[in-house]
Amino acid sequence: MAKILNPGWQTWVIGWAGASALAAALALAGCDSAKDRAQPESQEALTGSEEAVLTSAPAVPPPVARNHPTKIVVHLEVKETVKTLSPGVQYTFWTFGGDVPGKFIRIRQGDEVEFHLSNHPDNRMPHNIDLHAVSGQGGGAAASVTAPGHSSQFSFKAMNPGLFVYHCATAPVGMHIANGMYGLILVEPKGGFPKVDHEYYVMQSEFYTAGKYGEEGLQPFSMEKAIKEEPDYVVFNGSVGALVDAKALTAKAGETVRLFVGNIGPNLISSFHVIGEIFDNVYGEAGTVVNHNVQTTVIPAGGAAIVEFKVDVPGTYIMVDHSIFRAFNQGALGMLKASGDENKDIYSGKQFDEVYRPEGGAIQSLGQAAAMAPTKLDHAQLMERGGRIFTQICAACHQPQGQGLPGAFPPLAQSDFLMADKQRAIGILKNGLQGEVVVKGVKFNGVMPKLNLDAADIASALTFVRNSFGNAGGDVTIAEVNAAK
Ligand code: HEC
Ligand SMILES: [Cu+2]
Repeated sequence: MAKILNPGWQTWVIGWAGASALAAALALAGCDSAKDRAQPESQEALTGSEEAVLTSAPAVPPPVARNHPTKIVVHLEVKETVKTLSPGVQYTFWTFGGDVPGKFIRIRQGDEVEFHLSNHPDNRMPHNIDLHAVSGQGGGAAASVTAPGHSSQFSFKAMNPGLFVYHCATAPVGMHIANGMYGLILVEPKGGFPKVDHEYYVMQSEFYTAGKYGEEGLQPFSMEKAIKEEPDYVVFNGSVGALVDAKALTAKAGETVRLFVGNIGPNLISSFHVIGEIFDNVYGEAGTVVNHNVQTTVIPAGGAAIVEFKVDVPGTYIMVDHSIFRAFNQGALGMLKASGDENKDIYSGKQFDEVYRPEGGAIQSLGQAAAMAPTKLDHAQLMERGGRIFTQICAACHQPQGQGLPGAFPPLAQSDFLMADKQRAIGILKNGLQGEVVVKGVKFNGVMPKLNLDAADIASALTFVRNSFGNAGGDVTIAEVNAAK
């Protein structure tokens, strides 16, 4: 399609070299563009300080107007919240800022970012953040581990320009990501990007649910399907239909569009394609080298791409993962609606709106009663169910081997406190626990939230931990849980 004039790297090269050194700039422009722009360090002086503007998808914060780096303050809050994954289907999302994907952060190369991560007091889990834009240990993960009701701070310098994924990296990492903990941070190069008419934020991800695609109700996360890499949903912007019909992206014929596209996976690679468009420019893998005239661009899990195109004629342009069953049967479908006058020279035919509607929405199982919680389980069943609950819920705080976290979460491994009083342990899981406890001679004074587990879950989790990690053993039955307060 028609070109967006002024490809980005030329602007950057000239901006960097300065107008008075045009000859030098031209000489540089003749070099390998990747080398010119891959200057990670910034020698510019830092001036001023400001609060970052954050936006929810598909909105993107305005371009950086500064021509110098600054100290930029980011406040991001983690919220665990129930929302719609697909019509009739709810899911407990863990979010950066209340929505999936998380807030879009836009800064400039050389900025010093003061990052504040808050974990809402109503949340159940500790969380943290790994930003791929960070040069340093874990991308900030270790420095930002934050318990519910707490707030952490760390700082980093944005060395490399590009569009970067961020995500939670708290164990079990896959589960925190699969539940919705990801977003994008754009580090604008010096000189910024060429101006376009519209910029949008699109992020692809998968969801793994206990029920199959379209099965109604509140769907729990399925660790089994996630490990097998068999998602029920593949979506743009956190839910089926997030960018469809009234929620479609918009433009007018003749306008230019830039999409900041991320893919978190957690497992799948995206073959991102806009039906009826050709990308004039693709910043492949959201790096420095610009490719042109691309039909479909590959976006790795944990990666991103920036695509630009001019919309030449009106129409409904369908965005898909061209692994096409994902688009028409699992949700990976969005729309860009372009209004304006037809140009019969460029495209003469009628439009295909109807044909491209998702087919999968109607597949729903009817009249299936919610699975009844079991009333009796034998030792093997308690252990199997308990192991699952431990990995999905308890391990996030008490750690995968039950070893605990000094100063925060007491150990369940060889825990004298756990083993001393079975009734008390049942009470902790039914009601939560706060106030000082002494476990293996060490004081803890935290809060274990009430976890909303049913009696079978509690019996199983306790049976599992009492028979694991060096504890002496002994089952807890569902009847004992029901009888306890
Ligand atoms: C959100 C974090 C969190 C989760 C999830 C969590 N706990 Fe706890 N747990 C705590 C904290 C904090 C304490 C200590 C509370 C205090 O200091 O009063 C605790 C204390 C305990 C204790 C008593 C102390 C000990 O070490 O023996 C037991 C038993 C226990 N938890 C079991 C579990 C089990 C089983 C699960 C999973 C079903 C679970 N917890 C999930 C945070 C958590
Ligand atoms: Cu998390």
